[in-house]
Amino acid sequence: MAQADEAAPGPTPTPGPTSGTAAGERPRLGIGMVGYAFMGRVHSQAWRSAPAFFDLPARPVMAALCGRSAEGTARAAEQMGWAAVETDWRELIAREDVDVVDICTPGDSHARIAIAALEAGKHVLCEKPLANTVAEAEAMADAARAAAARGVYAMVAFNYRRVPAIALAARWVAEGRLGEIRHVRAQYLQDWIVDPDFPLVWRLRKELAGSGALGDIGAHIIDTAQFITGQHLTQVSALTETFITRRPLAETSAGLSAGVGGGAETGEVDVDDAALFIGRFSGGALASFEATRFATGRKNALRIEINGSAASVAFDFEAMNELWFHDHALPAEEAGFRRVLVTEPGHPYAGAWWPPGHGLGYEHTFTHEVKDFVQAIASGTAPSPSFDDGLRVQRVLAAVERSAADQSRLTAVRQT
Ligand code: SOE
Repeated sequence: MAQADEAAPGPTPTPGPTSGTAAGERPRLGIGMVGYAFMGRVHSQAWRSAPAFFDLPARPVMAALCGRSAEGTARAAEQMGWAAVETDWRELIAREDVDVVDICTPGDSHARIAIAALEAGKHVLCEKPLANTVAEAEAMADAARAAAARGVYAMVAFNYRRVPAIALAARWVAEGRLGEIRHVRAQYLQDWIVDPDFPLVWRLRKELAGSGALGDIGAHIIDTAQFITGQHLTQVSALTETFITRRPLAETSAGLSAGVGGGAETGEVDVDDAALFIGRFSGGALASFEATRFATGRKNALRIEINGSAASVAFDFEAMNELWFHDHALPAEEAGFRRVLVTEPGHPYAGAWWPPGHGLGYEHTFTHEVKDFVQAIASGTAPSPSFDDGLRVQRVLAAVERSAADQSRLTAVRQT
């Protein structure tokens, strides 16, 4: 970790040669980020806000932003508060003022950037899913384990673990308040591509995204369910579907999507639009999962319900400050799901923000994520979720795809 060498937070001057940390001054932690679309924007918000709301042991400095277009990256850096610009991620990794590489690019580049950064001694925060294939995820996890032995750490950005209500549910399960876990019922419902004229963006192309709804939002509910229950999936059986198989080519900075469709005006959608699967957890619980981008009317509805022998919890991200709790020990006449408003100082993360009842949003989960990452780096402890956690999710994704590809298991309904 580079030593403190700049003035207090604000427009960060171009870092000079590092100097020793004055007594009591927090050491500097130079951040370099690759990618500046949706995830880059919300990660930038997290790096800006974390030091303002949490007493961090190191001071994140937004040193450089990397993107393919020099003009677009410079504009984004100016708007988001990054001090410098790179157009080659290798140059970003090589910068002396960068201690952490934050990867906010499509999944096809995660492995090469993360492994190079870790081997260069840079800590890595990588967006989910960890990779586009199990082989890539295994190589990343291997590199992370080797780097950890050198005090260089990696985290995968499953941000929903940092929703206060989800962290509270995990706390209650760990305390035994739900008893034996019998059911996990998880959905992630969106509807942003229901319109057949929505273009063939990178998330709809296997070569860039690895899979469709399954890897993009299915990965979240798999990780969230494994996080809350403390168990992992051991068996799955799946269906996937692509409802719209061709879409207009997407405009890109270099004109229509390069290399897609061979000059035609439409391109093939070669990923799933929806994935449904059932599964069994290592502790015996039965589970159902649904990840779809065609749940017309649902915008970002990550929902999970856990039924235990003693109690249940239920959560919907579209009401993210609420956790519903049913205590089965209560007399039936007064039992039922009651709403817990997860905004009290004693709730995970909530005390750093506003008085009870004022609530948090999507971006706060990323602030919590970078806060935990900075604390892990400063204390020399492995961040969570680790790349091994990301690999575990990747193996579930691959099992779901294998199951969905094997149509022989499906049993036809005989109506005659
Ligand atoms: C999908 O559109 C998406 O942006 C995911 O990629 C994110 O991980 C999720 O948090 C919101 O939806």
